[in-house]
Amino acid sequence: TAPSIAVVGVTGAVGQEFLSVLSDRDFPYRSIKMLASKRSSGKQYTFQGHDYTVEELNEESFNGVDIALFSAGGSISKQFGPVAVNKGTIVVDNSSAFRMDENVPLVIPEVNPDAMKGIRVGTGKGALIANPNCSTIICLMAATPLHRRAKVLRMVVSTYQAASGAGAAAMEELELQTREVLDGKPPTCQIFKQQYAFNLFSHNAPVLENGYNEEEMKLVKETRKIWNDMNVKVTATCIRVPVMRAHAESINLQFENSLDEDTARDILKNAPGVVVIDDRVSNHFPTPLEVSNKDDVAVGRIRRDVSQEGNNGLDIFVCGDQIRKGAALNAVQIAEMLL
Ligand code: 11C
Repeated sequence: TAPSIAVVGVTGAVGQEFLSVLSDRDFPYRSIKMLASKRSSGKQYTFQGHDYTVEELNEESFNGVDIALFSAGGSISKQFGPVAVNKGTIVVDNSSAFRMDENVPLVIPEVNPDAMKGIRVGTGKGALIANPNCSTIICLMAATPLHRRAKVLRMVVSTYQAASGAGAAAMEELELQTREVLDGKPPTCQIFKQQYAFNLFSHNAPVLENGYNEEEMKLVKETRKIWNDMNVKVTATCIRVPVMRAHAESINLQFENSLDEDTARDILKNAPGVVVIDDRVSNHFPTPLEVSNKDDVAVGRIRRDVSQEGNNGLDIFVCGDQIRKGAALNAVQIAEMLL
């Protein structure tokens, strides 16, 4: 029989996208529970022709639930993830709470499906599976097919990250600020401390002692775990740009083996979940708008890195919908593998 599922944090940007993706992909379920904080409980949603009332998340929420999709922030995941697992629920968690736990698989289905081998609905055993950070997912969707061919030794990532990464309220703030600035009014700065519209700034994640912010270090650590390669060198600079829902990333790769740009383009054209937009003649390359609401990650600007010897370096530019492949779609793909 089809599983019973729960969506935790259903009122958020990712929570709402979980519902769209479940529906788009015809995910089979026998029941679905919509869970959120007390503040949002009582809210009504119609989903696939049925009316649902959002229930307040509590210790009893997971009784009889096979799969729970969590996107309600790290502290909720830390508090309720283990509760759900103890009830026999398989939790797919979109927060950073468990990503680096040794016993928790960190999975991009196109990249490392084997990491969650043996975890299945119907065994009666609960488990935690972590969804990587959106910047990591979007980066590795493009870099992994090339890594498999030529082995990446070092990767330099610069991100241009959308408002959606900071949640629905940040998206609203960007829209509001844009209107305010155009009307000559002072911009409302509630989510971010500085003006966002017509501006860009270093990612809002806390800055660590080594000078990197947490978002940048996620790219470093999560890549190593997902590729199961503790030696791969990764450095990143993460920037928030006034774009609604898709991240862009410039990625410089240094390979152990030679990989010319034409071969790389062919590899990417055949990679699942990747589309190549690389039209030099028309200067048409991936943009956040073109990938918004799309499942595939777009790659372009595929070119030999002239600063490196021979064909051992490439530059690429990648865009991916942060709420979809960067979060909800990846989690639902993981859930599909549990069936
Ligand atoms: C962003 N990736 O775009 C972040 C937000 O570890 O899940 C999500 C942080 C995380 O701002």
